[in-house]
Amino acid sequence: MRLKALIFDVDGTLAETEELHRRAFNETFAELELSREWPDPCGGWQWSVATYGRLLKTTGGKERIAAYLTNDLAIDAVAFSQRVAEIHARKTQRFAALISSGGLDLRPGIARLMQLARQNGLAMAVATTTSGPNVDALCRACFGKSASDVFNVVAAGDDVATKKPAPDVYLLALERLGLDAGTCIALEDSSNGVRAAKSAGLRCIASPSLYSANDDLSAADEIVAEFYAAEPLITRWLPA
Ligand code: XBP
Ligand code: MG
Repeated sequence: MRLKALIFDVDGTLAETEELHRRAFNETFAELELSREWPDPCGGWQWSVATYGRLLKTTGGKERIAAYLTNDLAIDAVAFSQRVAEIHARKTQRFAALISSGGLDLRPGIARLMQLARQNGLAMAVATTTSGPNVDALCRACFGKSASDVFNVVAAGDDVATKKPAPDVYLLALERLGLDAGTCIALEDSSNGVRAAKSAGLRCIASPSLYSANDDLSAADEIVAEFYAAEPLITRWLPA
């Protein structure tokens, strides 16, 4: 293998963002008084850690909100998806505000892997389910730069028809990099992410995050407790 690029997932891989996402969802639900609009039989519009852990099986914030609602709503499908998109847009604004208020660190080992990539002329890409503005907010918070100044390529959830575990976002990242899957390594934290990377034909190194601690990551080529341990694995595949 002649390694040319590292492709990073964002949520749970670059940083432990899911608690900020959960908070942004909950603050948005409260602000918009969704419990009046859609009285919810499943436990209300405040997602607990346990509820959110279950809902994370549905990738994508809009899809997650829609999955939480029952199908028998007295609202037509177009109006429903428009309303979900409005709610999610507000959540995205809140997430950006929360992330910019500070306190979010990269996961251990991520900065080192990025340095390794730069030192060895590897391209760096993002392949994520989250939306482009969230990648930018994270990059400004963690690197003080825009996403396009940190990564050669960003492929985000709304750029593709089908989110992870479908391979689409990884295939888009490869297309934008102009590289074959055989020359890249994906870094992931979740079962859905590993399935997406492997379906795209990529090698994948996985490290469980707070919310994916019980995920089955066995489809990954390597599983590491933290991304520090990925450095010697990646070094093996560096061009001579
Ligand atoms: C992460 C996600 C995202 C975030 C929320 O999955 O599923 O939906 O939880 O972001 P992965 P949005 O790390 O596998 O890409 O609300 O912007 O969708
Ligand atoms: Mg992830």
